[in-house]
Parts: sequence; structure tokens; C-alpha cells
Amino acid sequence: MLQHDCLWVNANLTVVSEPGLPETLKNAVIGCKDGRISLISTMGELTDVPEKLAHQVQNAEGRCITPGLIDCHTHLVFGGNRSGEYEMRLQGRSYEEIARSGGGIMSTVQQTRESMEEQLFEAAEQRLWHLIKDGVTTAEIKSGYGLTLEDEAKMLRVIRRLGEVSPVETLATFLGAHALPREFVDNRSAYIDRVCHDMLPNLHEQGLVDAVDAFCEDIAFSTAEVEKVFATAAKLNLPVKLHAEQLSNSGGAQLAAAYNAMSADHLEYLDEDGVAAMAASGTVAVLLPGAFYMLAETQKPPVKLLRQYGVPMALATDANPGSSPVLSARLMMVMGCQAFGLTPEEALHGVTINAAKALRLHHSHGSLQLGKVADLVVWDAQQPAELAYWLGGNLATSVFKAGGQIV
Ligand code: DI6
Ligand code: FE
Repeated sequence: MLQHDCLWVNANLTVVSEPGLPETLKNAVIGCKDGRISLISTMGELTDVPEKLAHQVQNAEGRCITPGLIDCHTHLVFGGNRSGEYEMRLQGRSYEEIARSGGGIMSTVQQTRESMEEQLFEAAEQRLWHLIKDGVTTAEIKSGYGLTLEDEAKMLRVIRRLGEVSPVETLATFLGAHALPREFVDNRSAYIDRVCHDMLPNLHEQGLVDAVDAFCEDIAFSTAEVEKVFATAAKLNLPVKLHAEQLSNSGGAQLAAAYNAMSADHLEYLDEDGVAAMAASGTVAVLLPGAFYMLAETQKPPVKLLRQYGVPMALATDANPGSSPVLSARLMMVMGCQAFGLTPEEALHGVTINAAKALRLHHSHGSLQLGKVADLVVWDAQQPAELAYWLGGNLATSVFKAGGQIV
């Protein structure tokens, strides 16, 4: 019996570790057995020739190996796209203006409602593969373009099916409080009641919901409205997260913290009180440089304060048809550094261990440690900093999920 299923030898291993511990191991070996990491060592420490230790040996030839990337905030399932609105924005109209005149999220809601489940699945699967080929092995995906029980269920079933059919894990987040459907323009509270008393309990009962999200913003829902959704989630024992302080400061981060949210996301307009509240509750700050860039935002999230208070920072694509048509998690590392001032190491932690924390998967995912799931990427790069440096290009030479090659 050989000890390991597979060994990757001659790797520049970026294990991703806690501050103070070594981040990378040169001339290193990583092994897996039954889908879990079973060995981490240097070449010199190997007890025998690699071929005597594992069924399969892969030579990384000095390339970087990192944990598989985790995209902890996406809206990958939707009908149509909004490139037409993008052209309008290029001509000077704002995202809020377009939303208020009936476009924006509501136009995707319309197209999603009109799409067959199969169509939604095929389009989302294609987009998911763009992420996978670029190193993603776990993705969170939100509903929120259906806004009726039936259409939200349709989206969530697609998300579940993506997890079953594709080689990566998907987590499903219910985002019923994403936008106010037209049918409810004169009765906001009736829609929130619908979300709390009909949609969420029902979808949860069907096993379609892993977490609950909302969009807290002037053009979406107030903190009082979001609080009702969070209170319902708490009763059902579902963890929450929030789109907060993206276009203005409305105190969403404090509300999220009060409900022990897994994460608060966007955060361009986050203030120090919000940072302190997140630090106290252990809420991860998910930064979304794609939306920042595509909306030509100039207000940056308070990275220095987040650092100072020790709030873990994650990075994600926010892949969606409106504010962030982004199909590469690695590109978010580049933009996290260039636009928000992260270090390359922070950027890597942002798409690995801190993204795992944002999904509460950090005990099993997000770093290369013995016993963790063997999700890893072999990169066409010698140094991990290169991942936050090359703007474009496909650097993922091969991608492994639970030890099995998927790219
Ligand atoms: N914030 C976002 O960035 C996405 N949703 C949200 O609440 C945008 C969704 C869209 O424009 O379609
Ligand atoms: Fe989003």
C-alpha cells in the first residue's frame, strides 16, 4: 500500500498561514490521500523516492502551488446580460439613475423570470467554468433575480445543481431582499413580509438555502427592513451576510455585526464605527474591486482601518450582469492591490483563507494544511506575488478539487 494517492514535487508551495508563520516553502512536496492533504514537506525531507510513496507523481517544476481559490460572493445565475446599460453608463448615466428608471437589477429580474431553468443552468455553468479555469474550486452563488417564491426556487435549484454537476462546491445564498419587485412598489412592507413569512421558510424547508443576504442601500432596502429578514434567518438558524455601504453609508455593517454576520460586503462607505462593530463580531470584510471599477467609484473601502482593527479581508468577483461582469477571481487580486492598496499576500489571503472564513469553511478549506481538503492550483508563476501582478492571461496550469484534476 502506497502512503499517498498523489504527490506534487518540486513546488514553490504557498501554504497560506497565520501571521508570523512561514507563508511559502521552496522545493516542496504536497501529497493527498482520499481527497485530503496528507503530506507537506521539503524535497530533502522525503523518506523515499516519490514514486515509492504515491500512485501518481506530478512535477511542478518550480511553479507555485496555492490553495484553490474561493469566490465567496457571486451572482452567477441570471437571465440575459446588461451590456446595453453599460453603454449608457459610459455615456454618463449613473447606476442609481438607471435603477430608479426601472433598469438595473429589475431588468435582470425580468429576464431571469422569463428564462427556463435549463437556460439559466447552461449560462451559469459556462460562467462558472471561466472561474474554474482561472483557479476557483469553491463558489458562493446568490439568488435575488427571481423575487417570487417560484423564481427564487428556480435560481436556487440551479445553484444546487451546479454544485452537483460541476467539479466545484457551490454554496447557495438566498437574496430575496435584493430589489423591490414592481408588483410591490406601493407596498414595501408587504414584500418584506413575503420574504420573511413565505419565501425564506419555504425555500429553507426545501433545503435550498445555506445563508441569507440582503442589499442594504437607498435604492434597495433600509436597515429596518433588512433587520426583519435577519431576524427571520436567525429563527431558522441560517447565517446572514449583507451588501453594505456600497453606494452610501447606511449603518448596514453595524446591523450585520449585531446579527453575527459571516461577512459584510462592498464597504466603500464603511466608517470607523462600522469597522469596530465588524471586528467585535468577527465579521469578514468582503471587498469587491470589480464593482468598484466598473461603476467608476472613487470612494475606496477603509483598508487601513480594517487592518488596524484586525478585520479579515476577503476579495471576490461579485460576478453579476450589472455592476461587476467579472469572470476571474485572480484578477480581483490584482485589482485589490492596485485599486485598494492591499499587499499581494493580503490579496492571496483574500481569495483563500479569508474567503473561507467568510463562508465558515476555514476549518476545512482555504489553506494548505494536513487534513484539509486537497483543493489546489498549480500556477504558471514562480512567486505568489505574480498572481497579483499579471493583468489578464490564464495562469492556472492545472486545478485540483479534493485531489482530482479538473483543469
Ligand atoms: N450589489 C451588487 O453589486 C449587485 N447586487 C448588489 O446588491 C449588483 C446586481 C446588479 O446590478 O445586477
Ligand atoms: Fe453583490
